[in-house]
Amino acid sequence: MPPRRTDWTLALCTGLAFATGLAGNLVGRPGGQWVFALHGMAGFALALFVIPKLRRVLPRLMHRAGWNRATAFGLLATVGVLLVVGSGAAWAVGGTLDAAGFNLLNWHIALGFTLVAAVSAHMIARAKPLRRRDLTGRRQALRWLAVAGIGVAVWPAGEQIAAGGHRFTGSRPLGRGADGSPDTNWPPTSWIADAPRPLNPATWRLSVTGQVNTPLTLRYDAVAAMAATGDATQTSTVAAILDCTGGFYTAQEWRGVRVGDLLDGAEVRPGAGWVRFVSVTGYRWSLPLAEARDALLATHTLVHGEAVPLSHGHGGPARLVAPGRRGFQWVKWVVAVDVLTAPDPAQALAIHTSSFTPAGRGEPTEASFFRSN
Ligand SMILES: Nc1nc2c(c(=O)[nH]1)N[C@H]1C(S)=C(S)[C@@H](COP(=O)(O)O)O[C@H]1N2
Ligand SMILES: [Mo]
Repeated sequence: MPPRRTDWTLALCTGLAFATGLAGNLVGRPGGQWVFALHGMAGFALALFVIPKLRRVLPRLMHRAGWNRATAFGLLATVGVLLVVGSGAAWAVGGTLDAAGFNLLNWHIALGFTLVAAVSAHMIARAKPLRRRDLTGRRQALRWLAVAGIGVAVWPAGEQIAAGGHRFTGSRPLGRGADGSPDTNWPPTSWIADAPRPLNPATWRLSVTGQVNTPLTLRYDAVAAMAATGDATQTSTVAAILDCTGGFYTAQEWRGVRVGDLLDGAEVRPGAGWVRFVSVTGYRWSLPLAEARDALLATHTLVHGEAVPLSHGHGGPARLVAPGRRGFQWVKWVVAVDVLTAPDPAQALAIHTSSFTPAGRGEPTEASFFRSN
């Protein structure tokens, strides 16, 4: 294989794996499964195409005289490929690791970012443009296709041998007792480190604002009463899977207010198209209006058919339950439902900064809805 073709194939695989890896964090519905399949194939192809690369550069690496500044990047990138592909494959087949508070998937992601940085640096230092003759040559092209084809063909087989129980997102089950019954004691998770003080249901208020004719400020009792009266057409109990990009999921029955019912009380204005859910920490996410209407502002989970209030760790008094969305979008400790004309452009930033605000750090604040003790 011509060196440049190998190298540009490696770059292509790395780019594809990176893009699908990032995109996978937004996939929560089975229809998006292909993103994960593509991610696995890109990783597999990366591992295969690294072989001709190593055959070419290993002899050079063995001789100190041949070393230069770029060699270090190349070496780092090669070790990186092995670690990233290895950790990804190990996670997919059920491997476990707990190192420095990171699980195997966390490490895979962290190493993936490092690899992309190393490959980028390596390419800036060394990349040579592809020429026509690197791409032509029928035998060569067929060989390239064969290797790529093996990656595509072997991936579904690999998926079959992957450990059972995990979702198509790669997440593994949590929150079931030994007998398989719901267990609400799964460990709470944060995107970064949101740790607000417990909210006091007696002083907590939910505001419904933005593009509405009648802004509302609701007390916990009013929200809970709306949840309890949800009729058959507006069911207030939803079975939904919270699937965290950190690699776990929990299937629970959630009870609360259908967001559509909340919004009807406030009368959404024409022209509104999005709804933003805002946490007491400033963490927030927005959903298209129709999807938001069908989402739930949950106050309880059901355990053996009985409603148990959401614990503080899981976002009590109220958190968003957005079926088909990934866990990071299920905003906890919701204090405002804000109707907008467009998605909140700063939400992706807000989920990274909320943990550094006084409320996110759990510092005492003037806000009235925190518990006094
Ligand atoms: N306010 C707020 N909401 C949040 C988060 C957060 O850090 N702050 N983390 C999100 C993430 S990443 C996940 S996976 C779920 C975790 O919910 P759980 O702790 O009930 O499992 O909450 C989401 N909601
Ligand atoms: Mo998460």
